[in-house]
Amino acid sequence: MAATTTRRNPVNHPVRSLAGIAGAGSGSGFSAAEIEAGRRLFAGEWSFAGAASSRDSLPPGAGPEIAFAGRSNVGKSSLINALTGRRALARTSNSPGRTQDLIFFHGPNRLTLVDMPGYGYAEAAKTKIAAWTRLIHDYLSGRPMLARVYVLVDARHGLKPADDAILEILGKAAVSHEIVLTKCDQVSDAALAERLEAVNAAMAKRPAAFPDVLATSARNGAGIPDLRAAIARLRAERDAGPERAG
Ligand SMILES: Nc1nc2c(ncn2[C@@H]2O[C@H](COP(=O)(O)OP(=O)(O)OP(=O)(O)O)[C@@H](O)[C@H]2O)c(=O)[nH]1
Ligand SMILES: [Mg+2]
Repeated sequence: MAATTTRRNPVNHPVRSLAGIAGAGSGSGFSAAEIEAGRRLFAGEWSFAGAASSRDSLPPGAGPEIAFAGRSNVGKSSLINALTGRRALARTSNSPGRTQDLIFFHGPNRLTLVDMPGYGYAEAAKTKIAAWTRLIHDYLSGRPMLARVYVLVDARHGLKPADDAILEILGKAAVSHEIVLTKCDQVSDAALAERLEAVNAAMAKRPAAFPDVLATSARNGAGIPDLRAAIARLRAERDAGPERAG
């Protein structure tokens, strides 16, 4: 409970009001200026910049990267489309296992978004699972321009054992990471509050993780302006600090 009362973010707000405040910035943990900075950061041109299926085929870094990880079908590709305001920049699918490589998208201001293959897809062939696991591990533990990884969690299901492995990798590699709940349009406000509390409690045991949780819906746009603002804030902090990569 303590974790929920000390949060600085929008998650105490019901999802409907999150959608309602889109762009307003009030009560979301981000100022109106930060929401606007996020909008501007994402408003430019976005384009497909390459795919990598192994460490050797990773493209050279063009600037800070923000990666989206999570179980298969959690909504990674859909969230990238929502953030960039494009319907089909990243390919989405009803069936799990759609994204099989690391997919890189270049946007304005040298910002790169990375769509990751999903994990925890029980029906995938063992050899494929091994290859994805290696790719995810190699990428997350050896990419200096990786500014943050958003670990997506379905708001209907919460954290699952399959998420542990990636949280371990991120903790060990000391990569900045944060949980984002997806598909919040599918749960009641009460269920969302319950899910947030459970995620917060679980993440409190992982001090390497950023202590906020963002609630989003790619379908109705809830939380999208906030996630853009969070990325813009991160971008600004990184620009202000010593140049590490890119
Ligand atoms: N209701 C609802 N459905 C969503 C949302 N985001 C994604 N979906 C649906 O969830 C399914 C999976 O979405 P994807 O974006 O392809 O998921 P992914 O995580 O990229 O999946 P993989 O590439 O297979 O790992 C699609 O049918 C989407 O339409 C959301 O916010 N709300
Ligand atoms: Mg995908």
